[in-house]
Amino acid sequence: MSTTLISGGTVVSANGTLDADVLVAGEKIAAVLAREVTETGEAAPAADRVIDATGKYVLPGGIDVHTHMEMPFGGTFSVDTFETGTRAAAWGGTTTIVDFAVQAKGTSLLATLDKWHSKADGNCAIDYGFHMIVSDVNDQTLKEMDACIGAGVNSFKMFMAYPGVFYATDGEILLAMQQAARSGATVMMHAENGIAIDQLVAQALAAGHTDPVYHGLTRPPELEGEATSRAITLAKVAACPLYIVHLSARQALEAVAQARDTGQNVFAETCPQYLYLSLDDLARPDFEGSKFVASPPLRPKDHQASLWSGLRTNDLSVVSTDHCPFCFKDGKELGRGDFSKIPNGMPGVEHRMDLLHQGVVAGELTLPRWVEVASTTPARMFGLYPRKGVIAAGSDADIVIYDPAARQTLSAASHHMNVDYSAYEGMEITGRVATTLSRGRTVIDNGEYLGAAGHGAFLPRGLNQYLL
Ligand code: DUC
Ligand code: ZN
Ligand code: ZN
Repeated sequence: MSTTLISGGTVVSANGTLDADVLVAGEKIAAVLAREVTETGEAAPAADRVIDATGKYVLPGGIDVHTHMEMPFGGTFSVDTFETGTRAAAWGGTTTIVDFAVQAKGTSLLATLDKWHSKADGNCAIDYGFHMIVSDVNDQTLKEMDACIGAGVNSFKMFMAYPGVFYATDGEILLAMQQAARSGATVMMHAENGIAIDQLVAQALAAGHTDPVYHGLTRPPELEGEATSRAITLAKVAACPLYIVHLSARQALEAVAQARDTGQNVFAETCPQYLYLSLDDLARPDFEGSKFVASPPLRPKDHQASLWSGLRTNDLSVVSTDHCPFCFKDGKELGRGDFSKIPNGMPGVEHRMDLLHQGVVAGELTLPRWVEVASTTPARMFGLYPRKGVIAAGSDADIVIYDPAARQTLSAASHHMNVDYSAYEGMEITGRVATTLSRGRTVIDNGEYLGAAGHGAFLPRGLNQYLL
């Protein structure tokens, strides 16, 4: 079994920092050796390879629990495959993704799961799991939810948005929540009032308002707040754990905080685009705003401070990307002249760790909180801990060596996602991944990709480890 010693770095965990060397044996972490101890005379352990991490952070690999590779949506597909998307993730220090299998209306959950396994199997550079999108609630679907749980997929996303596509009625949501609750599984909710939104969209188009900014203006934050409250109420009645995905609005955060104060099993994530971008970007001229069309939409800038604060108070406990990239050319352009036809989604899987580190640099988050929201909590929330999300003996050697002083400029010209634009074009960042290990294998090192499609393995997941 080959061994690697990562020496001289600062191990950052959700609990704090430690000057320590990390010994990797094969696919696992064998030991974390505090340097205070080793420097008192004990010899450093022999290893086949030594990585000098002096001046760098040693982090548990990032875990992005919300990605969409090759996702069918709006008559097209998101453009990162499992191969290109997981490679880009590794470049940015993410070593696990949890992607969404998408049930089409009239199809079974288990057939859907098989389909997603065949998309991912043999193609991923890093480990991956699946959530299941439930878009057709019927007796068979409800029965199959248990079989999904048996197959390692125990989180089910539902939509209060997109009538006629993914939308589920309150009654259907309640049934699925009751079914999930019987097994302790989590329902993940896209909480926007799609019925009301569709009326606003029709009114805007009838008035000749076709530009991308109307995507944001027809999905007001109040309708995210209302849907979030309704989802929380339904989850309370069903006694079902609830996880609000891609929370973007202050009103929704207030609803989550209130529920958490009562001790309900309600959790929420936000995404970097809601922390750094705003309605002003959706309003960029010459159809540039289409690059920022995602749902929920980017919000007025003043929501950002609430989201950073929610991350500090743990009412937001995870940051994922909702990576769902569509090219500008031939993708976003489908919606020229009608904002409602612009494919919903933005690229981001490569930049989550860097953008959150920028939050550390700016004093919004502490170093341990960075690791907690980007790795440790996602692992616990989705049943992967302590295999993932921590640097400890016995855990998978998913390790990122991060240079906090490096400078980089985000750009489509240099990113590795399979998409023709960057939502952060020209943004200057402090910090950069130096090395990424996935189960002991070096995937990224010093600006070079050394991974392989097929190294990444499917991760059957346990239940949410935060349930009260
Ligand atoms: N919701 C998502 O979570 N991803 C892409 C589109 C959407 O509406
Ligand atoms: Zn969604
Ligand atoms: Zn999504």
